[in-house]
Amino acid sequence: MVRNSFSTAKRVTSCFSLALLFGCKGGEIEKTTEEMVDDEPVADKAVVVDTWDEGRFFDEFAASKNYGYWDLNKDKHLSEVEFTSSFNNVWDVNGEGRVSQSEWETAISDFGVKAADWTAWNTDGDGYMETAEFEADFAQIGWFSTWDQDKDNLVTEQEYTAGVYQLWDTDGDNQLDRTEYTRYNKYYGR
Ligand SMILES: [Ca+2]
Ligand SMILES: [Ca+2]
Ligand SMILES: [Ca+2]
Ligand SMILES: [Ca+2]
Repeated sequence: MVRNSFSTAKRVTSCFSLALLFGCKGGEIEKTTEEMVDDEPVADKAVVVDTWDEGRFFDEFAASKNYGYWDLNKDKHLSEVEFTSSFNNVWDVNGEGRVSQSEWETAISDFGVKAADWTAWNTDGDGYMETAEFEADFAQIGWFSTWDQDKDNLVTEQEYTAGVYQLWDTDGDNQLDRTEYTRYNKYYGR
């Protein structure tokens, strides 16, 4: 698979960039004793280290080259088919070429999808979401139309990252804290 050929390089890139700030183990930060006992509102340095703004999220995402991989016709835009395929790809966390029930349920939760029903999507009743099943139901979520900010029926990389960012900024403060952005590594840092 093409993705597999990129995976090592992508992981190295991701780990390298993240390691500069967090190390490469789920964004954990080892606090110094001084930081742990300091109850005062923490200085700007901690804010910078602990959060991702939308610009930083875009930079990390762009460095992953995921978007270029999904953009099959290389026009630097995702059509709805390419967009849907990207989620089919991303939610297949173990890269086996299909989304298992476990992967699907976790992704639905991680991306905050409301009222999605495995039984309704998985029409053949097996333990996997095949591509045809995914394509038949994914549009119901409505992300393609809402993320397409300029309504040209295409989703740019900027529109894509803004869409994910809005989903994950669950407290709406325009910053992703560690809890919110650790999902990034799982889905886009591969
Ligand atoms: Ca395209
Ligand atoms: Ca899988
Ligand atoms: Ca199925
Ligand atoms: Ca657009």
